[in-house]
Amino acid sequence: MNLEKTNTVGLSRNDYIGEPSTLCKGCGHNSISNMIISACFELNIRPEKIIKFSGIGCSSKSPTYFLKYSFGFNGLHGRMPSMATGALFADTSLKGLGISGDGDTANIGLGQFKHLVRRNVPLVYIVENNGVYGLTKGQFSATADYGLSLKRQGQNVYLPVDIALEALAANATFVARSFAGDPKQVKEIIKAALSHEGTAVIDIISPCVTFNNQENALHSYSWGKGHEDPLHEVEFVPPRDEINIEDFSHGEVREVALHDGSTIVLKKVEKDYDPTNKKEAMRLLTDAVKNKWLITGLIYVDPDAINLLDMYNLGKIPLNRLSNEKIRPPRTELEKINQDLM
Ligand SMILES: Cc1ncc(C[n+]2csc(CCOP(=O)(O)OP(=O)(O)O)c2C)c(N)n1
Ligand code: SF4
Ligand SMILES: [Mg+2]
Repeated sequence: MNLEKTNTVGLSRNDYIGEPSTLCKGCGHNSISNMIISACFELNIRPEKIIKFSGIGCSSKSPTYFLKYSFGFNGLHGRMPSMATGALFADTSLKGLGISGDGDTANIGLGQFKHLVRRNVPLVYIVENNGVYGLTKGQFSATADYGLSLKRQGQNVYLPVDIALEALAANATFVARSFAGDPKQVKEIIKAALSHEGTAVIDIISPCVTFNNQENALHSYSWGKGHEDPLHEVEFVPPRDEINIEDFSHGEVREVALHDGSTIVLKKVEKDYDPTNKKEAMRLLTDAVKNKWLITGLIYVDPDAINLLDMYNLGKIPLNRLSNEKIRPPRTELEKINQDLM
């Protein structure tokens, strides 16, 4: 008899795992994969309803290690956004989940990233941010801290790119930051992101234990553990569950309702922070850069923004399920269009 706990779609957590990880033991990326597995299991998502995307890097290898029954495509370095945009346009019935690295997003892929965000493509976009190119042996990436010294690289002389700030500047509709050493928060933020209908950017500090985990590095476990400053305690409540307000002391709770009827519940920690106020979000991130604060939590959300697919009248049947006759205009129609263009 199978005694494993099952969710409402009859699956066990084991049905959400992937192949055994080949990443280094202790790599932050492994911990994020585990939280993706838990989030999808707890949200009762059928794996075949998810499509996974990634670029190139240790981080981009990780979709192999979760959701083995989901569709997946490992693309080119920094090119995940255009691949995801095309696929999600063609099949609007799938939920997009993208994994990228700081090099993949903030170096080679920065232009693609900004355009994906500005179009509000319905994709959960996780950046597993370790400040280095892990896969190619630890060169500084664009998010490496200024002045950081690494044995084989020397000193980083450039100011870092802040992924959350770049996302906000590109008009992102969901921006969060978390830390792989805080799995509960990572999981709740991923759940909220999966219910957001536009691009949900999650910048997760994910230490590379092999090349960038020394105490003074802003992407290390010890720095994160000693300096994490959560904005709030995040809890995600799916549409069918009631919010149990007794768990939160009254007057210190902020709720954000999403399109699908779910709710993000934010419990005040110290600050009274409003994640729907963009100006405040910009100021917070700018102060965090200046003061080297590892601010985590939901930084900004616009639950009402329309996404890329809403902007086009795509119809109920996904484009990739339409028959040839339906998807190709007849010759007479094409000739008419050509005539109009002359
Ligand atoms: C076009 C192209 N340029 C360079 C490379 C070499 N390359 C592979 S992974 C990588 C960086 C990966 O860093 P990051 O995205 O931060 O992922 P991590 O390995 O740190 O998780 C680079 C430069 C490549 N594969 N393709
Ligand atoms: S090299 Fe770094 S990023 Fe790559 S698997 Fe190892 S610890 Fe993770
Ligand atoms: Mg990296």
